[in-house]
Amino acid sequence: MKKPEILVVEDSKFQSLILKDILNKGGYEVVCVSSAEEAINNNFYKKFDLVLLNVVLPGMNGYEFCKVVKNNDKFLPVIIITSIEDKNSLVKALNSGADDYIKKPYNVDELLARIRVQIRTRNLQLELKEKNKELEKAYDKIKEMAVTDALTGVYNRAYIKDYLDKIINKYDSASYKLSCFMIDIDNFKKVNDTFGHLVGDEVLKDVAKICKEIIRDNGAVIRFGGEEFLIILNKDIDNSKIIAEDIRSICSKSIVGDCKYTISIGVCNFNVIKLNHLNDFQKGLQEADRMLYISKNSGKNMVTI
Ligand code: GH3
Ligand code: MG
Ligand code: MG
Ligand code: MG
Repeated sequence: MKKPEILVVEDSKFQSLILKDILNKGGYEVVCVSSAEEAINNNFYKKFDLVLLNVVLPGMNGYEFCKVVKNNDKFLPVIIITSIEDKNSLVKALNSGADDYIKKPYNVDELLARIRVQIRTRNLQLELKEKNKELEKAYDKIKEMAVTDALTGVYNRAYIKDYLDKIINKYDSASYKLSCFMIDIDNFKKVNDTFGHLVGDEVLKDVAKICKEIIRDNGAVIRFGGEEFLIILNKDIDNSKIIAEDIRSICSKSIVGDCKYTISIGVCNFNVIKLNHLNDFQKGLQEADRMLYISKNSGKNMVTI
């Protein structure tokens, strides 16, 4: 295992050499600098596992430097080591964020024992930090899974509210134009019956893929139900009919295995008002559903707006 590295900030060359020798023998790598400024330069101190710090230094003193360290890396342990007799020195050191305080002349075994405690704590903190990162990643993954349809990879219904809140909060205006498409695969039962469920699943994926390719970041593609998809468009509302027509046309030309299929679409363009946007959206959705019903009853494979 890599030896822990200690930065000694001490202006006396003689004291530095003694400390370096003790710490090397204690199993640590050591670098000595003679001022706080030198330690701060290029964030040099950040490379270390512990800072051993004298109070009286040329330029910035030990308390001030300690504050700088703790403001930038609260997990980096700082031990102040000093011969100052001032009774307040310990309090000042701890108030500056120091993790420990050692008075000179120090006992070598005690110095090493105190350093070991700090390194131990630091390693624990770093371990926890790492675990926390893993947890955050897992949390993000779970959050994503909760709004994703496992088969097609597009969003599921749970995402609708998130998405509407997101787009409505993105802009300052009190109302916003939206467009939604209700898409239903035509005669999908027959697709399953003729080609089998696995091909049926591939058709669902195909529709999802085509929708996503056409929509990109202009809206959200949602698997609304078994073989129904919902698209919420957040811009180019004037083009909504053309976009829906594109999707319908591409699907009608697509072949999955030996299976050709078609889709019907109902489109609704509508206005949502901030804070009432969920209600407004429900109405838009109902209207799109009504348009889909008309497409279905007018021979399928068509867009109604
Ligand atoms: P219409 O043109 O009127 O929409 O007729 P349809 O046959 O598409 O509609 P219907 O509602 O009668 O059938 C939908 C079918 O979708 C029934 C169901 O088995 C199938 N389905 C739903 N979810 C899935 C799925 O995840 N995979 C597969 N393969 N089929 C599914
Ligand atoms: Mg259906
Ligand atoms: Mg149906
Ligand atoms: Mg159908």
